[in-house]
Amino acid sequence: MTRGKFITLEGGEGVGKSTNLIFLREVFEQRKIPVTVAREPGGTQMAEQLRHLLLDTGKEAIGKKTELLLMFAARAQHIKHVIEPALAKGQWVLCDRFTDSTYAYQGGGRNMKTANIEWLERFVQGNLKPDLTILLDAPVETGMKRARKRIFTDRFESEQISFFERVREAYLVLAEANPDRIKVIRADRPLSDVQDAIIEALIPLFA
Ligand code: Z5A
Repeated sequence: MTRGKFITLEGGEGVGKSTNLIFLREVFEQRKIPVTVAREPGGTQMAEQLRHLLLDTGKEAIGKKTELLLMFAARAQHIKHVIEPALAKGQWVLCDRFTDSTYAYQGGGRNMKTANIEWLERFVQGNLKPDLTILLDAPVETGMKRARKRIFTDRFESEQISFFERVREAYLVLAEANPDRIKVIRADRPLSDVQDAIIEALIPLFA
């Protein structure tokens, strides 16, 4: 059985990850590629509970270390119960956010040490890395304007604009360091143009 491909969608809030995840699922279904769609944090019953804790604007402030560890705890569950079994069965896995989000938000946004994230990544993931990461990039203000249409605001969305500027910058640094895996696609243009660029980025995987 050929192992499936692991594709992740990354970017700041409102850049269009969820929208393009639905688009990609349709592309794979048309090509008769079996696909599992997932999101982080989340993806299993326990990981979704952790997501709720992480995004909830509850009374008890969540420390940076707690946040980082809960992200990886949710990821460990997700990998064990969903991602690895699907890839082993030959399914392609499409995931809305993965460890690049941790580098961007906890590393860039919260200024946590990269070395600690790298250690946790190795501990939790072993050799597992996405085959392709699509990084949707847009000015922070563009993403925020789009996301503002929503009624609810989660804990991350109540951060200052400077936090999201650091997140964006951290993503771009990651992309520069991993040019073979991470494809940066400008997301501040019409959706059809974004989707054409996504398809182009996928072509090497279809070959
Ligand atoms: N987080 C973390 O800190 N560390 C980690 O390791 C992980 C996550 C894994 C969960 O986010 C939070 O967890 C996240 C980081 C943190 N917090 N933040 N911010 P999430 O993924 O659930 O939430 P999100 O990033 O805020 O998602 P989002 O705001 O829903 O964004 P999106 O999925 O990228 O956008 P969308 O829903 O597809 O599109 C937003 C709107 O724009 C919608 O009305 C679309 O129709 C519209 N749209 C999309 N594309 C276009 C174009 N091209 N033109 C015009 N309009 C468009």
